Amino acid sequence: MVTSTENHVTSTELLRNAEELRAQVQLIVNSTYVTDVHTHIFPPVFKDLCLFGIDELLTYHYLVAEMFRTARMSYERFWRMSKTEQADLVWQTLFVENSPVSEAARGVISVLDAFGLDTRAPDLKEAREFFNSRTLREHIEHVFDLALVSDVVMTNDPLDEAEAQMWTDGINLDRRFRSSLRLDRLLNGGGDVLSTRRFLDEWIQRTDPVYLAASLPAEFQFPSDDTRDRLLREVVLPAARDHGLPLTLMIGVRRQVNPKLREAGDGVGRADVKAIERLCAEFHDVKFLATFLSRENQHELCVAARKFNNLMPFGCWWFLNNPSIVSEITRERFELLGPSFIPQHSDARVLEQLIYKWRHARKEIAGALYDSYARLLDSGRAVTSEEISRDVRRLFSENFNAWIVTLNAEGVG
Ligand code: FIX
Ligand code: ZN
Repeated sequence: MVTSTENHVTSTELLRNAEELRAQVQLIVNSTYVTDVHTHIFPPVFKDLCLFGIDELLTYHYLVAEMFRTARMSYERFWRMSKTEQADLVWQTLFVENSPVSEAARGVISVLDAFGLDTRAPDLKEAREFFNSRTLREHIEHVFDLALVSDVVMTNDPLDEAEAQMWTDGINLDRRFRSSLRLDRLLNGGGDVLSTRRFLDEWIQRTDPVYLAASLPAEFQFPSDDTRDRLLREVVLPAARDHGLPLTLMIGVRRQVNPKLREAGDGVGRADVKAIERLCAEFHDVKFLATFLSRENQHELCVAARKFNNLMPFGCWWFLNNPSIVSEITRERFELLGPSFIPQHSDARVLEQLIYKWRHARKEIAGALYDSYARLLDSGRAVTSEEISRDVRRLFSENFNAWIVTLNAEGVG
């Protein structure tokens, strides 16, 4: 195994040796900071919305759903428990009595390991002492450094009363936490066009978002003759165009398939990618970021992105954020789109999830990128580590940052 220290590779040297190439790809992917384009995490200024620590990690809705598959317990009894009791039960069920091999469970192990904590602990005593022993500010610093995350985009809901009150009271935002405006409730609210547009303009002014966003159900169609279509056409898309903001669409969720699971109760459905094609065609001067929840939609999304250069596929969302599927999706994106996509977002809800979601993602992205370069070498063209760095910077931040700049005169950003 060649390492860059033993056999130092210059940045402009052509990498013709497979092991040298693999080592450079891993070194660069694992040392390039990333902009996390979609998360649910908040800085401490948002008080209770800022989730961190082992009890929040273990009561993540992904793990709650998995716990119910093994622990024989009623939903009602679990929801009556305290968060500490819930976390103890999840730890005992998924980590002590069983091997934590699911992606969400392995994620907690990666986080504990990153902090040098016992990943085979019989209980949560050590972990709780550790997470309670640090100031939140230093902890955030440490987490962002461990995850190599430069900045994250939050999910800000102007119709969430608690969050809205904090914004109207005045927020001094940590520059690493960028805002986005989440419009699910607005689109489903069926308000009238004029007052909804006024509301949206007011919140764009107040929060300075990097994009407008909405999740849409698997059955989403465009065009359609429903209220959501009218609000999209007459409020959201004109506002996106007027403010020069991209519209981020996350399509294919089936909300509350099992309401007894609460936040863990959502499911997946195959959507119609033609809807996003029609949006890109009709609103050619608006930039779209899009991710689909169904694995079956991924290849179609790549083909749609080849047809519309105002469409940026991003991430392996939610039920797709598993190594076997991240690997498949990233490879087909390289084959169809080259480096012109955003490979991942974390969707982190708890601060320390940034560590595992990005460690696990980098491994698959590095593997797919190495295979792409190895295939290129096999076809007769080597790359340099300078070029690998350029490509990884584009994937990890520059594609996004170029996307969110205001459109120029001819409608291209
Ligand atoms: O709509 C979304 O932003 C989804 O990501 C969430 O609703 C979901 O609960 C989640 O966090 C998935 O990772
Ligand atoms: Zn999300």
